[in-house]
Amino acid sequence: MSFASEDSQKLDFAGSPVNQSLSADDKIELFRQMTRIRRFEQASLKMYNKGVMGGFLHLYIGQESVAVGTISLRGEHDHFITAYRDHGHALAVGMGMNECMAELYGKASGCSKGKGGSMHYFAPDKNYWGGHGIVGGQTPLGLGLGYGLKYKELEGCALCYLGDGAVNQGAVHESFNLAALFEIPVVFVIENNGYSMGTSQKRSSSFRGCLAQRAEGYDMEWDLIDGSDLYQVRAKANIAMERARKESKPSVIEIATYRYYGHSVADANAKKYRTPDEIENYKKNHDPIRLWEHRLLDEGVLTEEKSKEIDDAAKKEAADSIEFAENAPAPTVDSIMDDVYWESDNDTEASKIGRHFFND
Ligand SMILES: Cc1ncc(C[n+]2csc(CCOP(=O)(O)OP(=O)(O)O)c2C)c(N)n1
Ligand SMILES: [Mg+2]
Repeated sequence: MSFASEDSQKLDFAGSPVNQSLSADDKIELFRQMTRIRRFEQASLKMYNKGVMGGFLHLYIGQESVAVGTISLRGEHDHFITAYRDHGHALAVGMGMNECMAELYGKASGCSKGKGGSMHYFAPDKNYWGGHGIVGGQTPLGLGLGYGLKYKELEGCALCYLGDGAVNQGAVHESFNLAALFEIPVVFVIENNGYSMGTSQKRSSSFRGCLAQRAEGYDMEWDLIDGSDLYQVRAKANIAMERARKESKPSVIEIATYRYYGHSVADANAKKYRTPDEIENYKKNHDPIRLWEHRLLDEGVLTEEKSKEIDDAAKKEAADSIEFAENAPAPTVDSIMDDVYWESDNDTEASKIGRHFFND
């Protein structure tokens, strides 16, 4: 796995228009968001290890710049959908730590009423469509979000995130094909953290230059981005998002990133398929939060004091969310059949006849 093309590494993307328009406060806000995601997940890891949560916990730690950088570019009609590693995107779209932590605890105050858990955070009011456990399963849905925009003639784009392990799924290729064929305003964001579970990219995918280059076969634009550089993420993602909004053309962007922890917290082989040196190298030389912090310190936008203040506030917010989740009510047994089908909850004609689709 490479963190960027040689050319990209030499370029400074701070000067791109979308970055020049950032105020000092905007830049600090990006730092705050990444810090909040990390502190939230560290707190959730601590509690998971105490055995208070069920299900899986896939941590996004190390990848924060991808969600924060891309979502910071959002417009009114943009939509977001991802796989099961979904906490970072959730906080970046504006979901609260309380509803997210309560969901991990399986509590009724959770964002999915405690029935989804870590892999199924949703916030339709924030155009955030989850949280999906089937690898690549979100890609046809992301395509559909883009199709909806085009159908309704809204100027927006659908950001559909997927892992490097998802790119070999048939549904992904069907989605790529239709996106290009129908000119759908969707951006497929491959979050390439180098591994699918314990399998490295080299052992799972055949490709020439990079995974995103496969877009060429579908006559789609593509780009490769260094995920440790927030300016670069924003500058390059913005081009793809504008292409979707203004020209109704899809793109595939691949963002090189890394996850510090195992595939999930329950990954028994977490320490077997990567060397400690590899992980240390990422933490030391590519950590997106530390690099952004140093950049802002160099620019004179941030001070050490302010940085600590933001970090302390994020830690407190995460600790408070644990307290909230512990005191939140559990779902009631009689709510078990709710939220399965919208039609049933709303007692529609379709639910009475038991046929939810294809009624004509
Ligand atoms: C269709 C399908 N096959 C297999 C799995 C089991 N599985 C869960 S995550 C995963 C690895 C996916 O890796 P990647 O797409 O790179 O995402 P990452 O975990 O790195 O974010 C696999 C094989 C699944 N959930 N769905
Ligand atoms: Mg991966």
